[in-house]
Amino acid sequence: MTSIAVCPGSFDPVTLGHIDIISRGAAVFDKVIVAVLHNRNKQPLFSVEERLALLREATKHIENVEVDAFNGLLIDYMKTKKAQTIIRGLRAVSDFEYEMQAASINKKLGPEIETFFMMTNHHYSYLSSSIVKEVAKYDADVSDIVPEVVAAALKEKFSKS
Ligand code: COD
Repeated sequence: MTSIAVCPGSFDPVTLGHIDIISRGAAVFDKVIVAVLHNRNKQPLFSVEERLALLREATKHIENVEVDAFNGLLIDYMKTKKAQTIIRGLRAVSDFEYEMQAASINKKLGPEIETFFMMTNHHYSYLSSSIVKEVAKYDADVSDIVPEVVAAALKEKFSKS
């Protein structure tokens, strides 16, 4: 059986913390689908199309990674993709409570689907998309915490605002 995992998230924008989780996941599963939530309630910095393009560029070196967008419940999306595992990254204790709730509701909605947690690489334990946006807004150098293509996109986005 082909093992298919989904790494879901907002990825607004993708950081090197995400890339680390995606590439380590790709070494464990036959295929990893990076799935961007199309969340109409949130006001993202990058549109879904922009986030998909940045993720595709930043993961093009990983052969068994696909990038896609989804709407609605993650478990329903998992079923349409015939995926068995959700990949999530854990940074700090503060992530744990939300992740435990999410894993529990996902287990209730799709008992056959497992959540697979990976500890952050200690280089990126402080890193989140929000922190990246906060510092990039003030023109700080983010080239060692996001993929090159994202650093350029952030520069362009904030130079217009
Ligand atoms: N190191 C390691 N992992 C990291 C790092 C880092 N520095 N930064 C982020 N990550 C991990 C996160 O822990 C997460 O696992 C993943 O990367 C994506 O992160 P984000 O922040 O882009 O994504 P989230 O947490 O906003 O994604 C939330 C979902 C979209 C997965 C969730 O809201 C969802 O499934 N929504 C669909 C509706 C649904 O089914 N709800 C029920 C379940 S909650």
